[in-house]
Amino acid sequence: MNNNPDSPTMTAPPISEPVFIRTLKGEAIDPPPVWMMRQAGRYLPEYRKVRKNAGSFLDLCYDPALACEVTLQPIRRYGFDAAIVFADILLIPDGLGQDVAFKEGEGPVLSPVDSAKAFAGLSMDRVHETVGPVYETLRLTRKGLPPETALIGFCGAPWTVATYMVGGRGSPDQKAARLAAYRRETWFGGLIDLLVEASVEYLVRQVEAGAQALQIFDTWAGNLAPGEYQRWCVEPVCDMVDALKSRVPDVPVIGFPRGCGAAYAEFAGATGVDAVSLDTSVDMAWASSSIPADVVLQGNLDPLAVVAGGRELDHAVDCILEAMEGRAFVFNLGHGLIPETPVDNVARVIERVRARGARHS
Ligand code: 1CP
Repeated sequence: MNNNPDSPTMTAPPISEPVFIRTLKGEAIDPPPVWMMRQAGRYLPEYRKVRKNAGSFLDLCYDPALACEVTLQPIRRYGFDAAIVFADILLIPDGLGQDVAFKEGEGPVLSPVDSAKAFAGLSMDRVHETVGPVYETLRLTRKGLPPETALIGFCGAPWTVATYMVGGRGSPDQKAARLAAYRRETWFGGLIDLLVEASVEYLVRQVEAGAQALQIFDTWAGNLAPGEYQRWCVEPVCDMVDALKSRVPDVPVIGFPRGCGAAYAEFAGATGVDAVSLDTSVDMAWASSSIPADVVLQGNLDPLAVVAGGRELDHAVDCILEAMEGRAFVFNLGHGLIPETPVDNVARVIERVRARGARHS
């Protein structure tokens, strides 16, 4: 045995962090790390195979072995720099005791929480028991991932989750939740507070189970008037980030206030997130000059460009890379991959991102 403290055998080997995590901590790396929202899903034949035999969508989310398998599928096929745990933003409403079902061809259907009485029926008592399989999925997935591939945990932002809880389903205008919000219904404020509390605990437990970065999806941030956006998107996410930074300070947090336009410039400063994920409508040259340089950016290829493929796809990838040169940046989409995406086009994007970076190094 070698007892000399100066000898190399006693020195811990340098633990190299995944490029995705280094980027989220502010390093500009060329080529940038790449992953894609909804990278596990129906466009993959191997996903469709698992999905067919899994029962309901919730059954799949709550089966750690199967959820781990579908989380790993896009990593095996493409070698993305990060995996995102296979789950859904509507598991928290399920955990709070709301009836949640995913109907084939219809999307999520929930028993609406649209009154003080319905709100009183929700309870924090069983949330973590119900969503417990997600923590197990994270543990299994971390074991199955190569060390250079980061593992992302996530949840929906309180506003976006509330739009489904109040409306009972997805909608283009989130009318039911927006009205309850404008009317300053006491139960609506209570619902947002409850979601902040449940989501923070959910994310902390995801970190304890192996998540190395967290993303908060605020898919419906863009339909709110400025004052409402401030009250129902910025404030709750700020409360969540405050709590996360005190409980899991080393874990980077990505915010995705989809569709918030010019408000992207202030979002990180206002909420404390480390990175912002930009939707497809954002001009990355604008983002580069308008969002402070210490904010890490992620985005924002149009998922439909990936469906179309060809030269226009290459061009769209190049424009984003050019605008992001010199910045800490994660290559991603502006929203999730859609089921009709050709699998080869996803590979083409990754190759182009990596080839271009290599030319620059
Ligand atoms: O049977 C199926 O395959 C159902 C399709 C599906 C999938 C693959 C749903 C139903 N959810 C998911 C997984 C999912 N959902 C992930 C997995 C990880 C990955 O990205 O690979 C994530 C991150 C989500 C998050 C999610 N769910 C969001 C936020 C991001 C976004 O896409 O805007 C939202 C809004 C949902 C709700 C939801 N779940 C499923 C559907 C069809 C919807 C949208 C309903 C609507 O249109 O309003």
